[in-house]
Amino acid sequence: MPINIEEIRNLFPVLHQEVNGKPLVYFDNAATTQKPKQVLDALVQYYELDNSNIHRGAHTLADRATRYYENTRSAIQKFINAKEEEEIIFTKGTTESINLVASTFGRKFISKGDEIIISTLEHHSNIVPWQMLCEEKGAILKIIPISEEGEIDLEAFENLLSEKTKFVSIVHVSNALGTINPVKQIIKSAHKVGARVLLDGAQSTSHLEVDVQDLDCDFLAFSAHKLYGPTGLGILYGKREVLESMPPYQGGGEMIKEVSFEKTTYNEIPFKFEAGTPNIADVIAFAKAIEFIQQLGKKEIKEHEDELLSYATDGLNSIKGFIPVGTAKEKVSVISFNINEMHPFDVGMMLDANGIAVRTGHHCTQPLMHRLGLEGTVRASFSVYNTKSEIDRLVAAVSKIAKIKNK
Ligand code: 7TS
Repeated sequence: MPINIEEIRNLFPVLHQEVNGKPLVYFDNAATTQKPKQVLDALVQYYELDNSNIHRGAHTLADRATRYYENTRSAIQKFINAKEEEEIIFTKGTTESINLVASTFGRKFISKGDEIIISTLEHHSNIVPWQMLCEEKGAILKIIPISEEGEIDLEAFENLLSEKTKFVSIVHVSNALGTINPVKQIIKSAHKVGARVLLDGAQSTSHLEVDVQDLDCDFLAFSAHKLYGPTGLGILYGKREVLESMPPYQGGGEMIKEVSFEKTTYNEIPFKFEAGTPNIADVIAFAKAIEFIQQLGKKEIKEHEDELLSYATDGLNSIKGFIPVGTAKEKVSVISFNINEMHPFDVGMMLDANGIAVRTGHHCTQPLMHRLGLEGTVRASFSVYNTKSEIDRLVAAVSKIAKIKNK
Protein backbone atom coordinates (compact mmCIF):
# COMPACT_ATOMS: atom_id res chain seq x y z
CA MET A 1 0.00 0.00 0.00
CA PRO A 2 1.38 3.47 -0.83
CA ILE A 3 2.24 5.42 2.29
CA ASN A 4 -0.05 8.12 3.64
CA ILE A 5 2.27 11.07 3.93
CA GLU A 6 -0.02 13.35 5.95
CA GLU A 7 -0.59 10.62 8.53
CA ILE A 8 3.15 10.06 8.78
CA ARG A 9 3.93 13.76 9.11
CA ASN A 10 1.46 14.06 11.96
CA LEU A 11 3.60 11.62 13.95
CA PHE A 12 6.59 14.02 13.84
CA PRO A 13 5.96 17.07 16.06
CA VAL A 14 9.24 18.74 15.05
CA LEU A 15 8.18 19.07 11.42
CA HIS A 16 5.33 21.41 12.30
CA GLN A 17 7.20 24.62 12.94
CA GLU A 18 8.40 27.71 11.13
CA VAL A 19 12.06 28.52 10.61
CA ASN A 20 12.95 32.06 9.59
CA GLY A 21 9.29 32.76 8.98
CA LYS A 22 8.83 29.78 6.61
CA PRO A 23 7.45 26.29 7.25
CA LEU A 24 10.41 24.03 8.02
CA VAL A 25 11.65 21.77 5.23
CA TYR A 26 13.93 19.21 6.85
CA PHE A 27 16.36 17.81 4.28
CA ASP A 28 19.21 16.86 6.63
CA ASN A 29 18.10 13.29 7.19
CA ALA A 30 21.48 11.73 6.43
CA ALA A 31 22.84 13.59 9.47
CA THR A 32 19.96 12.47 11.68
CA THR A 33 16.32 11.67 11.12
CA GLN A 34 13.50 13.16 13.16
CA LYS A 35 11.74 11.04 15.79
CA PRO A 36 8.08 9.99 15.69
CA LYS A 37 5.80 10.61 18.66
CA GLN A 38 5.84 6.97 19.78
CA VAL A 39 9.63 7.13 20.26
CA LEU A 40 9.34 10.35 22.28
CA ASP A 41 6.50 8.89 24.37
CA ALA A 42 8.51 5.73 25.07
CA LEU A 43 11.36 7.85 26.48
CA VAL A 44 9.04 9.73 28.81
CA GLN A 45 7.21 6.56 29.81
CA TYR A 46 10.43 4.81 30.71
CA TYR A 47 11.53 7.62 33.03
CA GLU A 48 8.04 8.13 34.49
CA LEU A 49 7.19 4.48 35.12
CA ASP A 50 10.06 2.04 34.67
CA ASN A 51 13.37 3.75 35.47
CA SER A 52 15.78 1.28 37.10
CA ASN A 53 19.05 -0.46 36.38
CA ILE A 54 18.89 -3.60 34.32
CA HIS A 55 20.14 -7.19 34.63
CA ARG A 56 20.85 -6.83 38.34
CA GLY A 57 17.84 -5.68 40.36
CA ALA A 58 15.66 -8.18 42.18
CA HIS A 59 12.61 -5.97 41.94
CA THR A 60 9.69 -5.45 39.60
CA LEU A 61 10.87 -2.23 37.94
CA ALA A 62 14.33 -3.64 37.21
CA ASP A 63 12.72 -6.73 35.84
CA ARG A 64 10.41 -4.75 33.59
CA ALA A 65 13.20 -2.47 32.31
CA THR A 66 15.39 -5.52 31.60
CA ARG A 67 12.60 -7.15 29.65
CA TYR A 68 11.96 -4.04 27.53
CA TYR A 69 15.70 -3.57 26.95
CA GLU A 70 16.15 -7.16 25.79
CA ASN A 71 13.00 -6.89 23.63
CA THR A 72 14.77 -4.22 21.58
CA ARG A 73 17.72 -6.55 21.06
CA SER A 74 15.35 -9.14 19.72
CA ALA A 75 13.61 -6.57 17.47
CA ILE A 76 17.00 -5.58 16.01
CA GLN A 77 17.92 -9.21 15.45
CA LYS A 78 14.78 -9.59 13.31
CA PHE A 79 15.27 -6.18 11.65
CA ILE A 80 18.66 -7.21 10.18
CA ASN A 81 17.90 -10.94 10.12
CA ALA A 82 20.75 -11.94 12.44
CA LYS A 83 20.80 -15.59 13.45
CA GLU A 84 20.84 -14.95 17.19
CA GLU A 85 20.01 -12.16 19.64
CA GLU A 86 23.42 -12.54 21.26
CA GLU A 87 25.01 -11.26 18.07
CA ILE A 88 23.55 -7.77 18.72
CA ILE A 89 25.68 -5.45 20.87
CA PHE A 90 24.62 -1.99 22.03
CA THR A 91 27.16 0.82 21.66
CA LYS A 92 26.79 4.58 21.50
CA GLY A 93 26.85 4.88 17.73
CA THR A 94 28.32 3.66 14.45
CA THR A 95 31.54 5.37 15.45
CA GLU A 96 31.85 3.38 18.66
CA SER A 97 30.84 0.15 16.92
CA ILE A 98 33.70 0.53 14.43
CA ASN A 99 36.15 1.54 17.14
CA LEU A 100 35.12 -1.51 19.17
CA VAL A 101 36.01 -3.83 16.28
CA ALA A 102 39.22 -2.00 15.37
CA SER A 103 40.50 -2.11 18.92
CA THR A 104 39.43 -5.63 19.96
CA PHE A 105 39.62 -7.64 16.74
CA GLY A 106 42.61 -5.47 15.84
CA ARG A 107 44.40 -6.05 19.15
CA LYS A 108 44.19 -9.82 18.75
CA PHE A 109 44.31 -10.51 15.03
CA ILE A 110 46.21 -7.71 13.27
CA SER A 111 50.02 -7.85 13.14
CA LYS A 112 52.89 -6.07 11.46
CA GLY A 113 52.65 -6.16 7.66
CA ASP A 114 48.98 -7.18 7.60
CA GLU A 115 46.72 -5.22 5.27
CA ILE A 116 43.37 -3.57 5.93
CA ILE A 117 41.25 -2.31 3.02
CA ILE A 118 38.80 0.60 3.10
CA SER A 119 37.48 2.80 0.27
CA THR A 120 37.73 6.41 -0.83
CA LEU A 121 34.04 6.84 0.06
CA GLU A 122 34.47 6.29 3.81
CA HIS A 123 33.22 8.54 6.59
CA HIS A 124 36.04 9.60 8.95
CA SER A 125 34.74 7.13 11.52
CA ASN A 126 35.62 4.29 9.15
CA ILE A 127 39.07 5.71 8.38
CA VAL A 128 40.62 6.99 11.59
CA PRO A 129 40.14 3.89 13.81
CA TRP A 130 41.94 1.80 11.15
CA GLN A 131 44.71 4.38 10.79
CA MET A 132 45.20 4.30 14.56
CA LEU A 133 45.34 0.51 14.51
CA CYS A 134 47.78 0.42 11.58
CA GLU A 135 50.03 2.91 13.31
CA GLU A 136 50.06 0.86 16.50
CA LYS A 137 50.59 -2.51 14.81
CA GLY A 138 52.69 -1.59 11.78
CA ALA A 139 49.87 -2.77 9.51
CA ILE A 140 49.10 -1.20 6.12
CA LEU A 141 45.93 0.61 5.08
CA LYS A 142 44.95 0.18 1.42
CA ILE A 143 42.33 2.35 -0.27
CA ILE A 144 39.90 1.30 -3.02
CA PRO A 145 39.72 4.05 -5.66
CA ILE A 146 36.45 5.42 -7.08
CA SER A 147 35.25 6.82 -10.40
CA GLU A 148 34.27 10.46 -11.06
CA GLU A 149 30.64 9.39 -10.59
CA GLY A 150 31.42 8.18 -7.08
CA GLU A 151 31.37 4.43 -7.71
CA ILE A 152 33.84 1.95 -6.29
CA ASP A 153 36.37 0.49 -8.73
CA LEU A 154 35.69 -3.21 -8.22
CA GLU A 155 38.55 -4.37 -10.41
CA ALA A 156 40.99 -2.28 -8.39
CA PHE A 157 39.52 -3.78 -5.22
CA GLU A 158 40.07 -7.32 -6.50
CA ASN A 159 43.68 -6.38 -7.27
CA LEU A 160 44.24 -5.09 -3.73
CA LEU A 161 43.19 -8.40 -2.21
CA SER A 162 45.89 -10.89 -1.23
CA GLU A 163 46.74 -13.34 1.53
CA LYS A 164 48.00 -10.27 3.45
CA THR A 165 44.47 -8.82 3.58
CA LYS A 166 43.12 -9.42 7.08
CA PHE A 167 40.21 -7.01 7.16
CA VAL A 168 37.94 -5.07 4.79
CA SER A 169 35.85 -2.25 6.26
CA ILE A 170 33.49 -0.70 3.80
CA VAL A 171 30.61 1.75 3.73
CA HIS A 172 27.37 0.21 2.43
CA VAL A 173 25.89 3.56 1.35
CA SER A 174 27.95 6.75 1.07
CA ASN A 175 26.70 9.53 3.33
CA ALA A 176 28.18 12.25 1.13
CA LEU A 177 27.05 11.04 -2.31
CA GLY A 178 24.38 8.42 -1.66
CA THR A 179 26.17 5.71 -3.70
CA ILE A 180 25.04 2.17 -2.90
CA ASN A 181 28.12 -0.06 -2.97
CA PRO A 182 28.08 -3.63 -4.37
CA VAL A 183 28.84 -4.99 -0.92
CA LYS A 184 27.71 -8.56 -1.48
CA GLN A 185 30.36 -9.02 -4.12
CA ILE A 186 32.98 -7.23 -2.00
CA ILE A 187 32.24 -9.52 0.95
CA LYS A 188 32.42 -12.64 -1.20
CA SER A 189 35.80 -11.67 -2.67
CA ALA A 190 37.21 -10.65 0.72
CA HIS A 191 36.17 -13.99 2.22
CA LYS A 192 37.99 -15.84 -0.54
CA VAL A 193 41.30 -14.53 0.82
CA GLY A 194 40.21 -15.19 4.41
CA ALA A 195 39.59 -11.55 5.38
CA ARG A 196 36.81 -10.47 7.74
CA VAL A 197 34.42 -7.73 6.58
CA LEU A 198 32.72 -4.90 8.45
CA LEU A 199 29.89 -3.00 6.78
CA ASP A 200 29.32 0.57 7.84
CA GLY A 201 25.53 0.55 7.69
CA ALA A 202 24.97 4.04 9.10
CA GLN A 203 23.25 5.15 5.90
CA SER A 204 22.03 1.86 4.45
CA THR A 205 19.88 0.55 7.29
CA SER A 206 17.42 3.43 6.94
CA HIS A 207 16.92 3.04 3.18
CA LEU A 208 17.57 -0.58 2.20
CA GLU A 209 16.64 -4.06 3.36
CA VAL A 210 19.80 -5.17 5.16
CA ASP A 211 19.98 -8.91 5.75
CA VAL A 212 23.25 -9.83 7.46
CA GLN A 213 22.89 -13.55 6.72
CA ASP A 214 22.25 -12.97 3.06
CA LEU A 215 25.11 -10.46 2.80
CA ASP A 216 27.31 -12.73 4.93
CA CYS A 217 29.13 -9.75 6.48
CA ASP A 218 31.10 -10.48 9.66
CA PHE A 219 30.11 -7.17 11.26
CA LEU A 220 27.50 -4.48 10.68
CA ALA A 221 27.69 -1.09 12.42
CA PHE A 222 24.82 1.43 12.53
CA SER A 223 23.22 4.22 14.58
CA ALA A 224 19.69 4.41 15.99
CA HIS A 225 19.47 8.17 15.42
CA LYS A 226 19.53 7.78 11.63
CA LEU A 227 16.64 5.31 11.89
CA TYR A 228 14.05 7.53 13.61
CA GLY A 229 15.49 6.51 17.00
CA PRO A 230 17.30 8.40 19.75
CA THR A 231 20.86 9.72 19.63
CA GLY A 232 23.61 8.12 21.70
CA LEU A 233 22.73 4.58 20.68
CA GLY A 234 24.55 2.40 18.18
CA ILE A 235 24.42 -1.23 17.20
CA LEU A 236 27.18 -3.65 16.38
CA TYR A 237 26.19 -6.92 14.81
CA GLY A 238 28.89 -9.58 14.72
CA LYS A 239 28.88 -13.27 13.85
CA ARG A 240 28.88 -15.33 17.04
CA GLU A 241 32.15 -17.14 16.37
CA VAL A 242 33.97 -13.90 15.55
CA LEU A 243 32.62 -12.04 18.59
CA GLU A 244 33.54 -14.96 20.82
CA SER A 245 37.08 -14.96 19.50
CA MET A 246 37.59 -11.27 20.33
CA PRO A 247 38.86 -9.86 23.64
CA PRO A 248 36.55 -7.45 25.56
CA TYR A 249 36.40 -3.74 24.71
CA GLN A 250 36.03 -1.98 28.06
CA GLY A 251 36.39 -3.48 31.53
CA GLY A 252 33.85 -2.97 34.30
CA GLY A 253 30.50 -4.18 35.56
CA GLU A 254 28.27 -6.41 33.45
CA MET A 255 31.06 -7.65 31.18
CA ILE A 256 32.47 -10.06 33.79
CA LYS A 257 31.55 -13.52 35.01
CA GLU A 258 33.77 -13.56 38.09
CA VAL A 259 36.24 -11.00 39.44
CA SER A 260 39.13 -11.67 41.79
CA PHE A 261 42.46 -9.89 42.16
CA GLU A 262 44.17 -13.00 40.83
CA LYS A 263 42.04 -13.62 37.75
CA THR A 264 38.88 -12.22 36.19
CA THR A 265 36.72 -14.18 33.76
CA TYR A 266 34.49 -12.53 31.18
CA ASN A 267 30.79 -12.73 30.53
CA GLU A 268 29.22 -14.36 27.46
CA ILE A 269 28.35 -12.29 24.37
CA PRO A 270 26.71 -9.79 24.07
CA PHE A 271 27.38 -8.71 27.68
CA LYS A 272 31.14 -9.17 27.30
CA PHE A 273 31.04 -6.02 25.15
CA GLU A 274 28.55 -3.99 27.21
CA ALA A 275 30.50 -2.80 30.26
CA GLY A 276 28.72 -0.47 32.68
CA THR A 277 25.13 0.77 32.86
CA PRO A 278 23.99 1.08 29.26
CA ASN A 279 21.77 3.63 27.54
CA ILE A 280 18.60 1.93 28.82
CA ALA A 281 15.97 4.54 27.94
CA ASP A 282 17.18 5.02 24.40
CA VAL A 283 17.45 1.28 23.77
CA ILE A 284 13.86 0.82 24.95
CA ALA A 285 12.58 3.72 22.83
CA PHE A 286 14.42 2.44 19.76
CA ALA A 287 12.06 -0.55 19.58
CA LYS A 288 9.29 1.95 18.75
CA ALA A 289 11.34 3.33 15.86
CA ILE A 290 11.82 -0.15 14.43
CA GLU A 291 8.11 -0.78 14.84
CA PHE A 292 7.42 2.47 12.95
CA ILE A 293 9.63 1.34 10.03
CA GLN A 294 8.17 -2.15 9.96
CA GLN A 295 4.60 -0.92 10.01
CA LEU A 296 5.27 1.25 6.97
CA GLY A 297 7.40 -1.40 5.25
CA LYS A 298 10.97 -0.94 4.03
CA LYS A 299 9.87 -1.50 0.43
CA GLU A 300 7.19 1.22 0.63
CA ILE A 301 9.61 3.63 2.32
CA LYS A 302 12.19 3.04 -0.41
CA GLU A 303 9.63 3.53 -3.18
CA HIS A 304 8.60 6.86 -1.71
CA GLU A 305 12.19 8.01 -1.22
CA ASP A 306 13.20 6.90 -4.74
CA GLU A 307 10.32 8.89 -6.16
CA LEU A 308 11.48 11.97 -4.23
CA LEU A 309 15.04 11.39 -5.46
CA SER A 310 14.10 11.23 -9.12
CA TYR A 311 11.69 14.18 -8.82
CA ALA A 312 14.37 16.31 -7.14
CA THR A 313 17.10 15.18 -9.55
CA ASP A 314 14.97 16.20 -12.55
CA GLY A 315 14.04 19.55 -11.02
CA LEU A 316 17.55 20.48 -9.92
CA ASN A 317 19.27 19.29 -13.10
CA SER A 318 17.21 21.78 -15.11
CA ILE A 319 18.77 24.72 -13.22
CA LYS A 320 21.62 26.54 -14.94
CA GLY A 321 24.64 26.53 -12.64
CA PHE A 322 23.55 23.44 -10.68
CA ILE A 323 26.44 20.98 -10.41
CA PRO A 324 25.54 17.49 -9.12
CA VAL A 325 28.27 15.71 -7.18
CA GLY A 326 28.02 11.92 -7.20
CA THR A 327 25.94 10.45 -10.00
CA ALA A 328 26.23 6.73 -9.33
CA LYS A 329 23.69 4.45 -11.00
CA GLU A 330 22.66 2.96 -7.66
CA LYS A 331 21.84 5.69 -5.15
CA VAL A 332 19.69 6.36 -2.11
CA SER A 333 17.77 9.60 -1.64
CA VAL A 334 20.77 11.90 -1.19
CA ILE A 335 21.66 14.75 -3.55
CA SER A 336 25.04 16.41 -3.17
CA PHE A 337 25.65 19.51 -5.26
CA ASN A 338 27.30 22.84 -5.74
CA ILE A 339 26.08 26.01 -7.43
CA ASN A 340 28.56 27.58 -9.81
CA GLU A 341 31.54 28.83 -7.83
CA MET A 342 29.55 29.52 -4.70
CA HIS A 343 30.79 28.30 -1.35
CA PRO A 344 28.53 25.47 -0.07
CA PHE A 345 28.19 27.19 3.28
CA ASP A 346 26.77 30.34 1.66
CA VAL A 347 24.25 28.23 -0.25
CA GLY A 348 23.28 26.46 2.98
CA MET A 349 22.74 29.81 4.73
CA MET A 350 20.53 31.06 1.92
CA LEU A 351 18.50 27.86 1.97
CA ASP A 352 18.14 28.15 5.74
CA ALA A 353 16.81 31.67 5.27
CA ASN A 354 14.09 29.96 3.20
CA GLY A 355 13.35 27.49 6.02
CA ILE A 356 15.19 24.65 4.25
CA ALA A 357 17.63 22.60 6.35
CA VAL A 358 20.50 20.94 4.47
CA ARG A 359 24.04 20.02 5.41
CA THR A 360 27.04 21.73 3.88
CA GLY A 361 30.78 21.06 3.98
CA HIS A 362 32.90 17.93 3.72
CA HIS A 363 30.38 15.64 5.48
CA CYS A 364 33.22 13.99 7.47
CA THR A 365 34.59 12.62 4.18
CA GLN A 366 37.59 14.86 3.59
CA PRO A 367 39.60 12.29 1.57
CA LEU A 368 36.56 11.84 -0.72
CA MET A 369 36.20 15.60 -1.22
CA HIS A 370 39.92 15.76 -1.93
CA ARG A 371 39.57 13.02 -4.55
CA LEU A 372 36.76 14.97 -6.23
CA GLY A 373 38.77 18.20 -6.07
CA LEU A 374 36.16 19.91 -3.89
CA GLU A 375 36.17 21.68 -0.57
CA GLY A 376 32.66 20.49 0.12
CA THR A 377 29.12 20.25 -1.17
CA VAL A 378 25.56 21.11 -0.25
CA ARG A 379 23.68 17.92 0.66
CA ALA A 380 19.92 17.45 0.61
CA SER A 381 18.83 14.07 1.95
CA PHE A 382 15.22 12.90 1.90
CA SER A 383 13.28 10.73 4.27
CA VAL A 384 9.90 9.04 4.45
CA TYR A 385 8.11 12.16 5.76
CA ASN A 386 9.32 14.48 2.96
CA THR A 387 7.04 15.57 0.13
CA LYS A 388 7.21 16.67 -3.48
CA SER A 389 5.96 20.12 -2.54
CA GLU A 390 8.95 20.46 -0.20
CA ILE A 391 11.18 19.56 -3.13
CA ASP A 392 9.43 22.23 -5.21
CA ARG A 393 10.52 24.70 -2.55
CA LEU A 394 14.12 23.45 -2.73
CA VAL A 395 14.17 23.67 -6.51
CA ALA A 396 12.70 27.20 -6.44
CA ALA A 397 15.22 28.35 -3.81
CA VAL A 398 18.22 26.80 -5.61
CA SER A 399 17.03 28.34 -8.84
CA LYS A 400 16.86 31.78 -7.20
CA ILE A 401 20.32 31.39 -5.64
CA ALA A 402 21.84 30.23 -8.95
CA LYS A 403 20.38 33.32 -10.68
CA ILE A 404 22.13 35.66 -8.24
CA LYS A 405 25.40 34.06 -9.25
CA ASN A 406 24.58 33.85 -12.95
CA LYS A 407 23.98 37.59 -13.13
N1 7TS B 1 29.38 6.23 8.85
C1 7TS B 1 28.58 6.89 8.00
C2 7TS B 1 28.43 6.39 6.59
C3 7TS B 1 27.87 8.00 8.44
O1 7TS B 1 27.06 8.63 7.60
C4 7TS B 1 28.03 8.45 9.78
C5 7TS B 1 27.37 9.71 10.25
C6 7TS B 1 28.85 7.72 10.62
C7 7TS B 1 29.51 6.62 10.13
C8 7TS B 1 29.01 8.05 12.06
O2 7TS B 1 27.81 7.84 12.74
P1 7TS B 1 27.63 8.31 14.25
O3 7TS B 1 26.18 8.10 14.53
O4 7TS B 1 28.53 7.46 15.08
O5 7TS B 1 28.03 9.76 14.28
N2 7TS B 1 27.11 10.63 9.23
C9 7TS B 1 26.75 11.92 9.37
C10 7TS B 1 26.45 12.74 8.28
O6 7TS B 1 26.50 12.39 7.10
N3 7TS B 1 26.13 13.96 8.72
O7 7TS B 1 26.19 13.95 10.05
C11 7TS B 1 26.57 12.70 10.47
